[in-house]
Amino acid sequence: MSSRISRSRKQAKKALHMTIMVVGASGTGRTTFVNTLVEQPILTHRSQSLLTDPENPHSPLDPNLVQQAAHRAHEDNGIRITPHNVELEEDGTRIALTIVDTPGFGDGLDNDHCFSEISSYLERQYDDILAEESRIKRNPRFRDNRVHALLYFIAPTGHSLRELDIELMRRLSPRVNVIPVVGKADSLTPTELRKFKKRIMEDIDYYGIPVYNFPYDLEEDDEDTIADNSELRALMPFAIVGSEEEIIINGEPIRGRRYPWGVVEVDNPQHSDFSRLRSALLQSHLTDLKEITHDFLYENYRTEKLSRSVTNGDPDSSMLPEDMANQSVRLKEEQLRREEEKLREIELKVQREIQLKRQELLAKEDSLKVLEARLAAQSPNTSRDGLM
Ligand SMILES: Nc1nc2c(ncn2[C@@H]2O[C@H](COP(=O)(O)OP(=O)(O)O)[C@@H](O)[C@H]2O)c(=O)[nH]1
Ligand SMILES: [Mg+2]
Repeated sequence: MSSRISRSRKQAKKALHMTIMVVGASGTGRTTFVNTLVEQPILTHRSQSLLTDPENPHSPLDPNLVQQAAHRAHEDNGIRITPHNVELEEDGTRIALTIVDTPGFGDGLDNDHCFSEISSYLERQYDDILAEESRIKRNPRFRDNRVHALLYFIAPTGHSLRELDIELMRRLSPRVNVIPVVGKADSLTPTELRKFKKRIMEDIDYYGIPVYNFPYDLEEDDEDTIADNSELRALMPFAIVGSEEEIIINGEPIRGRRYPWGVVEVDNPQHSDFSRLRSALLQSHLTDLKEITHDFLYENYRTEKLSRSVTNGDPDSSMLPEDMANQSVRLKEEQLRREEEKLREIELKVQREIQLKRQELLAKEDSLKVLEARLAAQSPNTSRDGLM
């Protein structure tokens, strides 16, 4: 399985850079997906920090650490944005991949804060380029850290999008190529999954959220491109099944998840969209994602930012009569906005209460893991599935 991973740096050809951010509430399968994507454990699981030996995923959980984590669970509402670098080889091409993980998103009480943190992170990378472009002498060591795709993990609820999902995608899609995915898609039956996917795309359409939809031009693009892109578009949101475990089937190692009724195979397109998404991200659509980031998303940001600084810098801003009229309209709008905000606060309060309940559930889940690990530790013959 390590054939794609390049360990030698002998090749003189320059690597292609690509940056992918993963966002989604805890437990939607982000860490597992990333480790499945790059075929090595570059991200650690939340519960791994609770092990007696964090380096050894098979060591038992430390009951004291688990108890402390359970107590802290509802206080911890910050988001931590952390890039991880890894080098891959795809069809002979070296790819220097950066994965930006965002643990803590949607766990806490204040999601607005999370949106702004992510959006500032994205904009900071644009600001760095903007500054670099306007330097007289270029910095040869400058690194372009712009995010080319944001995979947004939707929880496999089978209902429809939550307000949190809609808000996040709506607010971030002007800054980054948002690709919606359903995490842990094997939690739903194929029929439930099909309906869920359909409802999600209807919501995205309804709210006019400009997610990355594998764009094509019927007049400009060739037949193959049109066919490939419309096929990928029809799969959206991609159904993800991730697994860091290999299962031997007929003597062949297969990445999959084992169930009493059979095995869900990660790389089987009949079972999940994982391999289609992987090849789109790292092969067929890598260049398109980068071009849209540069030519469209960054360009828009640049124009907005530069025109903002021109307007703000204008010292002569005497008011014309039309502007006075406009101002009174604006004041009314402002008042309306404040009323809307009050309503939103009430809504947020309700959401907070729901989040608290969720945190309690997560804490209970952690305690269950302790029990599971203890049981596993007591019986040396059991499989390792229980502890990820
Ligand atoms: N059924 C199922 N479970 C998964 C899948 N991916 C991860 N999990 C499990 O879900 C839990 C949370 O996964 P993790 O990757 O840590 O999620 P994160 O909190 O979003 O990083 C773990 O117990 C994983 O084993 C999947 O594709 N299907
Ligand atoms: Mg994680």
